[in-house]
This record gives sequence, structure tokens and C-alpha cells, in this order.
Amino acid sequence: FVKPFSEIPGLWRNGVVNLYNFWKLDGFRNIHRIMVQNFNTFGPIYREKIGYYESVNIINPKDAAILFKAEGHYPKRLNVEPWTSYRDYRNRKYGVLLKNEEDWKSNRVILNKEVISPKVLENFVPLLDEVGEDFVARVHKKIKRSGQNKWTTDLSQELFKYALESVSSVLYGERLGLMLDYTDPEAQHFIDCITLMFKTTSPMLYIPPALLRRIGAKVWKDHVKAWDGIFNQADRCIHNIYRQLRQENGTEKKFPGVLASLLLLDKLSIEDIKASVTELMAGGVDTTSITLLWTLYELARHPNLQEELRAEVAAARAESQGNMLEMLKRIPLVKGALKETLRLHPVAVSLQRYIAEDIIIQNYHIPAGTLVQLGLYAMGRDPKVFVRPEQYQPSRWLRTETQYFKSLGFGFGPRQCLGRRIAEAEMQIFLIHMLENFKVEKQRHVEVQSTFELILLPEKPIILSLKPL
Ligand code: HEM
Ligand code: 2DC
Repeated sequence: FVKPFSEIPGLWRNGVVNLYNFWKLDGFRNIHRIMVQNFNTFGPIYREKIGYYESVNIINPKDAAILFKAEGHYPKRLNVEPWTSYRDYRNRKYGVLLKNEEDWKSNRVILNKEVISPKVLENFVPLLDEVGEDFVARVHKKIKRSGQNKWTTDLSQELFKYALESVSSVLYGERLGLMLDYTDPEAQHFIDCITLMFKTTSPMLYIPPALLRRIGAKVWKDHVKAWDGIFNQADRCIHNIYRQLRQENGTEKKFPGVLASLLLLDKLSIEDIKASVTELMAGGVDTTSITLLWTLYELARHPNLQEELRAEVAAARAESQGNMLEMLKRIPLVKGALKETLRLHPVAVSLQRYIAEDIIIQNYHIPAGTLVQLGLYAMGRDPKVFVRPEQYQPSRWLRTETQYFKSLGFGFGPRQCLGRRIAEAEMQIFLIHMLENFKVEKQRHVEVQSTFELILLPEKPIILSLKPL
């Protein structure tokens, strides 16, 4: 006997009261912990209404499978209204991140071929490998300059630069030069704008941006400034390549980068290409860098594991005679480590879909059109889903024990992360080079928690030491 939608437990009857309580709990920064609490209180399914935004929340992998089977041909996520509001305000086109329906599909299919199909990896890997080598050289230099045979620092700014250099190199087929001593102030400004953009998004999730705009709220103004900075810098990069292409006209050499490939392919309008390439450039900085920072943090806390990974990398290097593409096929434990990082420290607190058809989850009927959220952070820490969830154990991903709908850090299906291949290759190559060159250590025993700034970030700086091997 299936129970009706109205009987799903949770606080969904008064959105305004719930928003007030959410605000009192500092919910804007604690959304992930509040979700864990809600699952503890209500069980594996609950309904929620905060302000005007209503959803059903689930946590089990089996229920995630039901959700994604009902996502339809044009899977739709929660609309991040500050992002669409900015584009409407400035009359800018939506890219693949913000488009929906047929328009999303037609753009996404073309982008898939250039950005996420398995065949593009051979183009990306040599470019990413070069950036990885330059990062290592940069760290060696910093160590030398410190005069202490180690470099102790908060690596986040360094990792932002590494990530931007990597994604730019793949998108534009050109280096920005961020691994050099002198940092281009425009690139630094771009990085700062992305951080500000994320930071100013979360307070506006529950309050209509149109309202904040009308009252001249600072958070809206800062958000506009941040996106303006992002678009200006991306426009400059895109224009550069466009101009070069028109001058060279077809000197067939090496891989020219994703942008040039899209322009030459001539299947999307220039405006559509610009919109999506801007999103790729902006989406490629904080996501991979923070995931790498969390991974280094976990490796510093688990020295034996670090040695195990180092041994795997050394063996892979020997077997593949230094061919990076081959090496990437021989590092299952490194890949497990990245999955483990995303389990405990996911970038996205949840995955969401407006379901295209009625479904039954936990014996409740959920009508088509409902926003259903999978609590990714909560799932990763649920002892019913992962044995000893508090332990960082990359080897759990090697066992053939069912991993059914458990590794969802990049989302799922045709709407999954478009940057996934770039992100994975970039992060694997980074770890290979770091493990081959440095020992990662940390100061004392400090637990670092997550804070929500649209993406989940470390709540305080993570200080690590890098020592040459
Ligand atoms: C979407 C995670 C890196 C660009 C997403 C989604 C997640 C995600 C969870 C939503 C997927 C869904 O709804 O099923 C991550 C993680 C990253 C990462 C964990 C790194 C550790 C990147 C990078 C780029 C990027 C490097 C750009 C190069 C995008 C874009 C979308 C997206 C454009 C929207 C795709 C669409 O709507 O069709 N990402 N991401 N991401 N990501 Fe990433
Ligand atoms: C944030 O309740 C919490 O990959 C909200 O690279 C629901 C929500 C919706 C969409 C998610 C977002 C959350 C977190 C950040 C994500 C985003 C979709 C894409 C974006 C997961 C979970 C991200 C970081 C993209 C960003 C690209 C952008 C900078 C151009």
C-alpha cells in the first residue's frame, strides 16, 4: 500500500517560518550538516520547504537509482537563480550549465564530443602533464627559497592557479603562465571573482535576487561585480583565440584546444560557444583545486596510505615507460583516493532533479514535476551506506562489493558534470607528480570541517608541509 505525498515526514507546511529557523541556525553555511540532522530525525526521506523552495530529500543509493531513472530526456536541476538573474540583467546568453530542454540538449551533445568523450583524453593529457611538471618545479623553487628543506603553507591559492592554468590550457590550447614567479594581475582577479561569485550566491539561494536587486542589496552588487570580472576575463581569452584562428586559417598542427575545435566545427553559434566556454573556465577553478587540497590533507593524515599510493605510482611509471596516458590506466588506488575525497568532501552538497514522471520512493508516492534532492554529503557519511564512513579508505573502491549509485560526486547521466574528464585527468596527473616528488605532512592533529559557500569548502585554512623525497 503506497502512502500519499502529503504523508512524507518533514517541515514543509510553512516555508517562511522554516526560512527564519534556517537563518537562525546559520543554515546558509551549515546546509550540509542540517541535511544530516534532518535524515537522522525523519529517516531516509523527508519533505522540506525553505522560503519558496520546496523539495523531497533522499539519501539511499537505491533511491538515487529510482530518481535518475525518472529524470527524463531533458534532466533539470535546481535553478541557481542568482546565476540566471545575472545573465538576464546583463543580457548574456545561458551556457549549457543554465540552459534547459531542447536548447540544452542540442548544445550539450556537441560539447560532449569535444569535452567529455573518451577520445579527447589523448589531447588533454599531454597539456595537463606539462602543467603538472611546472607545478612541481614551482614547489621545488619555493622549498629552496624557504631555506628549511620544506615548504609550509596554505596551498589553496597555489591550487587555484594550477587549476586555472590546467583548464585554460585545455580550453585555449595555450598557457597563461600562472606557474611562473610573476602572477598576471588579471588572472588573479579572475580567481578572486570566482571565489566572490560562489560566496555571494549562497545567501541569495532563498531570497529572490530580483528583490535584492530592487533594494540595492550589497550581496547582489558584489555578485554582479564578480560575474562581470569573470565574463570580462573569459571574453579576452576567447577573443584572442578567435583572432588567431582568423589570421592563421587552418595551419593544421597539434590539438588547438576546445574553443578552437568548437569554432572550427561550426555547429554552435559563436554566442553559444562563448557562453559555455566561459562556464567551463569558471567551473574549472575552485572545484578541482579544493578537491586536491582535501586529498593532500587526507594523505598528510594517513602517511602509510601515502606510501602505498607512491608505490602504485612508481610501478605504473615503470610499466608504462613514462607514457602518461598509459599510466592513468594503472593507478586504481589513486582513483579510489579521489572518489574517497569526494565521498567525504563533495563539491556539491546535493544532486537534484525535477522528476519527469511519478515515482515511488520509500513507499511514498511522489508526483511528476517534484524537485527531488539526493543528499550527497549525507550519503557519503551514512554508516548504512558506507562501512565505517569516518575512515578515509581508498581501497573500499577497489572491492567488487556493489558500488551501485554510490560514486556520484560528478552527478549522473546525460546532465552529469561536463568537466568531468578534464577534472579527473587533471587531478590524477597532479597527484602522480606530487607523490613522485614530495612527502606531504601536516602540523598537529586538526580536524577541518566543511562550510557551504554554494560549493563545500574547508571552514579554515589547511596548512600543509611539502618536503622533497
Ligand atoms: C555540473 C561536480 C569540476 C563544469 C556539475 C555537477 C556536479 C559537478 C555534481 C552537477 C551534475 C548533475 O546535476 O548531475 C564537479 C566536481 C568537480 C567538477 C566534483 C571536480 C572535482 C568541473 C570542471 C568543470 C566543470 C573542472 C569545467 C571544466 C561543469 C559544468 C556543469 C557541471 C559546465 C553543468 C553541466 C550541465 O548542466 O549540462 N559538476 N565538477 N566542473 N560542471 Fe562540474
Ligand atoms: C548548491 O541547494 C546547493 O559544479 C543548492 O562547476 C543546489 C545546487 C544546485 C546546482 C549545483 C550547486 C548546488 C553546487 C555547485 C554546482 C551546481 C551545478 C554546477 C556547480 C555543482 C548543489 C559546479 C560547481 C560548476 C559551477 C560552474 C559555474 C561556476 C560556471
